[in-house]
Amino acid sequence: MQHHPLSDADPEVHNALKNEMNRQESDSLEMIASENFVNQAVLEAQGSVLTNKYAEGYPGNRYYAGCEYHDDVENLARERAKDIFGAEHVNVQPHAGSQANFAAYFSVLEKGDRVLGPVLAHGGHLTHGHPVNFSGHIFDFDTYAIDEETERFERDEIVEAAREHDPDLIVSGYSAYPREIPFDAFREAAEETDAVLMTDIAHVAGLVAAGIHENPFPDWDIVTTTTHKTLRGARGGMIMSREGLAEDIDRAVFPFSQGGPLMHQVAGKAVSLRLAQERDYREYQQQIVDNAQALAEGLQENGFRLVSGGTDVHLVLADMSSKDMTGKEAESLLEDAGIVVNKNMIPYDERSAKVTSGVRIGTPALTTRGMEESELRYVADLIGRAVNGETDRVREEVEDLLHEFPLYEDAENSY
Ligand code: DSN
Repeated sequence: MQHHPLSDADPEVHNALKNEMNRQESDSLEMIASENFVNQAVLEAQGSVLTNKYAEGYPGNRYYAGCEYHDDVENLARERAKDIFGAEHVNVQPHAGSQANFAAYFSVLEKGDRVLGPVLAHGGHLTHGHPVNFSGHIFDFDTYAIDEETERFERDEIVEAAREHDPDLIVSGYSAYPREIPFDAFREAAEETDAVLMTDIAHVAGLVAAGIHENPFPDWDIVTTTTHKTLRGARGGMIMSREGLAEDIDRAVFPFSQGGPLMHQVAGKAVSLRLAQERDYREYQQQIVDNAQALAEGLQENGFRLVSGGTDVHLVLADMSSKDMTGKEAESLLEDAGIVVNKNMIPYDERSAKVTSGVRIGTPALTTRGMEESELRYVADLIGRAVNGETDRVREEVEDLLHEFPLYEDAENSY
């Protein structure tokens, strides 16, 4: 087969990829808490010939011939994830976090079953029961809320909500919560109600992998995650469980909700998990948290109010009413100055999800670039100056900072 370099085969896509590489490398500070930068080895695996093949089924039990090497790759990914998280069973095929949660629910629930999940505006995810999502549509969800005073999920609220709603399954795990998931409270709630325990650790998976955030295993029945946030891997989803649920989980992924797995993505996950077994991975994850705490202190010194007063994890949630502006306004001012964050509702927000009172700011991607506490304190000052309207000068300083912390080797000629 004739080889066509992308620049010849499709100059328009090639150009867009070059532009995106340039944006990531040298245009802006990436502070969206759910984003990160993968190693070039992960990019290589994702761009491989595994994209050419169907591999429905699981290692040793496929519906197509010729899957020997796909089996090798999938087994490596599964075994590495088991080793890292202490899980008895792992399914690495979910295409994304939503698909992982879909299959996880259907491995143990039927339509109409009762589930207890967090209020979305209190840091939950659409797949944790929001009415616009399949989860809220198919299952009978009730919610537990953040304590208005402490702005944390507290034991009493969780256990009370479980007693009241008597759920078949309880979901924890959050997209915009700056504190540890209070696993003890969920353990207690599930014991009282005999509910299945599920947690979605997508945001804190890297911290869990490194032993910095409490690990839900061995107590949890089902743990879902994405592989591309703090974990710093190829984009995708993953379900971990105890052995007794292995067949139900696997069946709920294929054939119930997915067809052929994206094996090039599974290869990317395998490589990411291999890198998460390296000795320096724990240091990287600890640096993410140290950086988030330095950012939190710097923002507070700049007059920002932070939800719950700080952070234990990789993100902060800033209440922009402390700066007399909405989350939407702050997101736009920061983007103009080269700082990319997202507007986010804060607990008990009176504004809609399209406007919001908060911004969510994360440190995983800047930590991958090699930044440490002193840079994050400086970034907090830049954020303070940017929301005060000092756009042009801040943008110049952002570009200088990015130049000091290059991302990809030979970024000019790769993407
Ligand atoms: N979109 C992700 C986030 O930003 O947290 C959740 O799926």
